[in-house]
Amino acid sequence: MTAPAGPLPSRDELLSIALEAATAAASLITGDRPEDLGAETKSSPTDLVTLMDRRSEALIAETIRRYRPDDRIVGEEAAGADPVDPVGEPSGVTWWVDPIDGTTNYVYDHPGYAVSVAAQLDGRTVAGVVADPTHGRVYRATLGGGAFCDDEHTGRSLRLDLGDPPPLDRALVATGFSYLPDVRATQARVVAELIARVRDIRRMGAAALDLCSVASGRVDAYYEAGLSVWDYAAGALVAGEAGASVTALDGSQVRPGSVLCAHPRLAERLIEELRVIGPGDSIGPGE
Ligand code: 2AM
Ligand code: CA
Repeated sequence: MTAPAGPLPSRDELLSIALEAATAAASLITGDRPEDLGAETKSSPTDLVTLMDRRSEALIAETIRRYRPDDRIVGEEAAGADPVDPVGEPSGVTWWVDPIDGTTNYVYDHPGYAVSVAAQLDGRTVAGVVADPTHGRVYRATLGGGAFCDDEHTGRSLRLDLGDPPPLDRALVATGFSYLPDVRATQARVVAELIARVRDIRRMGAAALDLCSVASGRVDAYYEAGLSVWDYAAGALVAGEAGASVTALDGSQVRPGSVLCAHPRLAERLIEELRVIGPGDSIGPGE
């Protein structure tokens, strides 16, 4: 890639921008939630976007630009139609923004949506924030600097660290389903097999929070096909810094369309089980 225009920012610097942007957006989507969300559909009749997704994304981009005008910003809502390209010389930093992760929950006013902001340097996520306004929690991590959860109710900040994992048949496993009906049907067949081999299944509806749930021990494992980088970049860093393995469904390097996250020993067992059940990595639309 082209050499960056100036000195690269520190991971803590990027984290502090991500924190400001994500927490401001989380306050906006809860505090300014209008009566009429102006919900429209995207890739399928069940894939929703609201005017608050757009306002949240605009606020995040504005906050990032205030500090880092030359960075590339890729947001879920702008990416479909008009990716925001780097302004001037590439700075070496790319921001991945999910302005509301779990939009369906948000539309139903169902707990379990988040704002996700991640900064990457040369394709590696180095700072990430997932703000969960319903529960008053903010998850944050820097590469090599650990993962933390700030709880606004207790005022405490907890370092996240995975304990020993349960065996697969005692594991609480989260997953999610695509917006595309045919893909969903296949994913449901896989879950129907898996549910008899684990403690139970959870389908909470926001990938970023599912990853942070693994990091916090609220579930033992999570897998999903069909995700984009903005869905998982920040949550994957939080989970990874808490000691989880984050890979594709077949154990190869994590990529858009294929994410599996758990303590490394449990991840190995889950990958094997999904391979046996099949169709394994092909249960999502891919990239
Ligand atoms: P969203 O709420 O931002 O749309 C639900 O299973 C989780 O997966 C949510 O985080 C949802 O993100 C994401 N998701 C589901 N299908 C997706 C798709 N086709 N593209 C991108 N994200 C998807
Ligand atoms: Ca999303």
